[in-house]
Amino acid sequence: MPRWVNRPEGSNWGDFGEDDQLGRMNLLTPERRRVALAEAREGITFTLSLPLNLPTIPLSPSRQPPSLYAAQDEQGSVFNRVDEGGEELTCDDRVTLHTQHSTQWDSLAHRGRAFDADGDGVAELVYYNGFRANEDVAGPLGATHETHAHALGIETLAMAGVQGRGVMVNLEAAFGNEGRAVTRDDLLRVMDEQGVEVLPGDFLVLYTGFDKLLLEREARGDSAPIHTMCCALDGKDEALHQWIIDSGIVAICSDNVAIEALDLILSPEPPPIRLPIHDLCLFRQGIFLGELWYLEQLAAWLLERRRHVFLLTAPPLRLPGSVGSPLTPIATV
Ligand code: UVW
Repeated sequence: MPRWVNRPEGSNWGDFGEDDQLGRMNLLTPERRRVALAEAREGITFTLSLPLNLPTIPLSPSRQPPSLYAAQDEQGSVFNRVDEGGEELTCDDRVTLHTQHSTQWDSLAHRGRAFDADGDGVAELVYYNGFRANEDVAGPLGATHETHAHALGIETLAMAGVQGRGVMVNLEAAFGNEGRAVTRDDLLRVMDEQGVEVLPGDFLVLYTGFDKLLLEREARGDSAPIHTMCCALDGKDEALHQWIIDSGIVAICSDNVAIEALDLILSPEPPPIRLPIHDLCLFRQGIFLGELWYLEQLAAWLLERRRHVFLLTAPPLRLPGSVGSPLTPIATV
């Protein structure tokens, strides 16, 4: 039995194969990587991750900073442990890590929805390419709430060679910290002004200035809500959806919290699809989303030189079954 006979409107399910789990990342070909390598002209690198314990004041109650503990064995904690000879020291640790707390990739198993994929007139809970909730993406199970994405887990991305052309659009330079929902027309105007060209196989990197606000908030130690500050894509703009589909980009990455504006999810009467860019990218098109990246220094360097393209190397953890992953992306210019 095929997993689906109906595919959602505006989706590319099946275009990369009936069992595909990589979506648009398939457009990141060896040829596109070779073109990207030519952008590493100076050999200067930028680390595009926040410290993973930030934000210390979580942006979402279900996403907490990591906690570190000593690893244990039958003799107790393996931490600052003096070995038998009295000379050697050993530390092993373990970590409780919320994979989507800080700088992260969303896997294609991060957002799905109810859709009648098998054509029986009843909607199933499915993810990209019709993979089923509770079967292909299993859990939570038992008292420990165990989970495992047997399909679409983040390890599929880890094995995809996540290295290509990063293309930055500096929305902060155009709009400042205004909490603006950026339409296709806004985006194309800024790209035109900044001389940005996006090609199939590119990682679209949107700089909004959110990282700076987050770090300032941390320095002040306050819990002021900042979710709706700075630019974010306007999920209500159908023209923007079509541009994303036509562009051939493999991922959208940003320093902001969710790539898209949160007006629908925060509205008193939210519509059924409350995160339309997530729905388009993760569920329908298989476009990966990278959130809460640290882009400030790279953005300033590129802006000063009127450059916008760089070599991006951004593999997630090869953590089988996980639906998201922290990462330490590197830009080389
Ligand atoms: C939001 O927090 C709304 O987005 P994500 O779940 O992708 O982090």
